[in-house]
Amino acid sequence: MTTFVDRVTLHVEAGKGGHGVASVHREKFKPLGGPDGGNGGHGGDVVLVVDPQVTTLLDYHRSPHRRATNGAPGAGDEKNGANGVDLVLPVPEGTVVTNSRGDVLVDLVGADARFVVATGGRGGLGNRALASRRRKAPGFALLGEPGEATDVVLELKSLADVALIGFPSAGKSSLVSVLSAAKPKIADYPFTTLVPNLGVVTAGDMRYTVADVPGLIPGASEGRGLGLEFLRHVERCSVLVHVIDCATLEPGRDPMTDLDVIEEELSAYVADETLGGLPLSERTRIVVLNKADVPEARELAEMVKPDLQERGIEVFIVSAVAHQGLKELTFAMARHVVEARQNIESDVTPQRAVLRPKAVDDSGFVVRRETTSEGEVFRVIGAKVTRWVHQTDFANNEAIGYLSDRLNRAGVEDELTKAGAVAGSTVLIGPEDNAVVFDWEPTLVGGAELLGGRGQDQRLDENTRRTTSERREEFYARKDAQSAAREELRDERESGHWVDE
Ligand SMILES: Nc1nc2c(ncn2[C@@H]2O[C@H](COP(=O)(O)OP(=O)(O)OP(=O)(O)O)[C@@H](O)[C@H]2O)c(=O)[nH]1
Ligand SMILES: [Mg+2]
Repeated sequence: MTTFVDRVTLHVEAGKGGHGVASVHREKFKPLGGPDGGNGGHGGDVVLVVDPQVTTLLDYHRSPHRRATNGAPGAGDEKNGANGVDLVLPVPEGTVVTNSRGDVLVDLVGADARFVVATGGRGGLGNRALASRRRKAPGFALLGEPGEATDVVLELKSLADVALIGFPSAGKSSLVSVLSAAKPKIADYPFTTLVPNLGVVTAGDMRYTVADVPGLIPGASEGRGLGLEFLRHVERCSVLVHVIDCATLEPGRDPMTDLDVIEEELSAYVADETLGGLPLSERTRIVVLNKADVPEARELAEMVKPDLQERGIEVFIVSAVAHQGLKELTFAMARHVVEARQNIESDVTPQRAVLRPKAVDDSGFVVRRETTSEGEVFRVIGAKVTRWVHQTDFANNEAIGYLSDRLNRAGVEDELTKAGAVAGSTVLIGPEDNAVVFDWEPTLVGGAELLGGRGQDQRLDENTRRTTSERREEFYARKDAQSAAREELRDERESGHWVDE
C-alpha cells in the first residue's frame, strides 16, 4: 500500500572537494623538476529531478539524509583527482522546495525539471596550477572546499491526478483498492479513511494516480467533520470523481441530493492560491454510481443516470465489490487526466525557480564591525573570501601567505581600515559559526620595514606554526599572546612566495 506522505524535511549534503597536492617532479638521474601536484576533483552536487514514475515522497520520509560523493584528491605527476558523482534524487511532478525559513526555492513542474539543492565543494588547486612566473615552486596546495549542506522541505503540490470524493461509506476506498494495488482500510462505518490513500492506476499504456480522500459531509467547507483538510486534498487533484452510494438507506439521501450537497461544499471552499490550480468548480468531474451489485441500487442508478447526463456529466454505473464497470471507468479517467495534464503544461512555465539559494554576487564582501562579549571584532562576510579561507591549509605558512595576499588584492585590507580596524584588531572571516580568527596586521601602515623586499626579512627564521584551533583558543581567551600573534602573522606574510598578478 502507498502510504500518504506529502511533506518531508530532507537533509542534503553535497560532496567535499578533493585537496590539491603539493609535489615536485622527480625522475631518475635528473635534477629536481618543477611542481607537478594535481588538482583535487570537485564534490558531487545533490540534484532534485522530476520523474513521472515517482508519485510520492515516501522514499525521503524513510531515509531523509542524502549525500553526494566527495572529489578525490590530486596526486603527483599532474594527476587530477576524479570528480564526485552527483546525487540525483527523483521527485514527483509538482514538488515545491522550500528552505528552512519557509522561502520557496523552486516549484518543480514538468518532466526532467531539475534543481541543484546543494552544490559540491570545489577541488583545491595543486601546486602545479598555482605556479606562476613569480611563484615558480609553490610549496603548498589549496584544500578542497566543503560541500554545501542544507535542510529543505519538499512538499507535494499535486496530491494525485484524480480525487475520489463523496459521503463517508460511499465506497471510495473500496474503489481505489480494486482499481490499483493500494490496499486501504475498508469498513462500514463513516470516516474509515482519515488521510488520503494513493493508488497508481494503469489504463492501456497510461499511468495516473488516484487519491481516496476522506469522506465529505455537509458543512465540510466550514470545518465540519474532518472538514477543510479534505477539501485541501481535493484541491490538489485535477480530476474530481464523485463516488455516490446508491444503496444507502439513510433518510434524505439519494444520488442527486448527495451530488448537490458535495458540489455545494466544493463551491463554498476558498481556494488556496499558492496551489495555482483551477477553481474546484471548474475542474473536470465524473460521476460514479456505486454498489450496483445491490439490485435496488442498480435500479436507482439506471433511473438517475439520464438526469445526470443531461447536466453534461459523464456517468458510470459500477460495483467496487463485484468489479463491474471498472474498465470503462479507468479509461474515462485516463482521458480526463491527459486533458488536465495538457492544460497544466500549457499554462505553467516548467521549473519556476523563485529564489536561488546562492548569494547574488559572490565576488563581493562586506566588513561589519561587531561588539561581542570578547570585545570588538571585524567580520568579513562574502562567499569568495569564505571560500579562500576554506581553501587554506593553516599548517602551511606559504599557504597562509597566499591567503593574505589574495585578501589584500581583493581590497579586504582597505575596507578593514575604512571600518576602523587597527593593528591588532580581531578579524573574523568565514561562516558565522565557524569563522577563522585573525589578528590583523595591516601591510601598509605597519611600518617602513614592511615595505621592503618580500621574502628577505630576517625574522623568517623566528617563524612558529600555529593551528587554526589554537588561533581560535587565543581569540576566546584574549590573552597577552596578542603581540606574539601579530609578530607571527607578519612573518607568515613575508615568508611566502608572493604574487602580484
Ligand atoms: N454492496 C456493496 N458494498 C460496497 C461497495 N463498495 C463499497 N461497499 C461497502 O461500503 C462500505 C464502505 O466502504 P469504504 O470503501 O470503506 O467507503 P469509503 O467511501 O472509503 O468511506 P470513508 O472512508 O468512511 O469515507 C464497506 O462496508 C464496503 O464493503 C459495492 O460496490 N457494493
Ligand atoms: Mg475510505
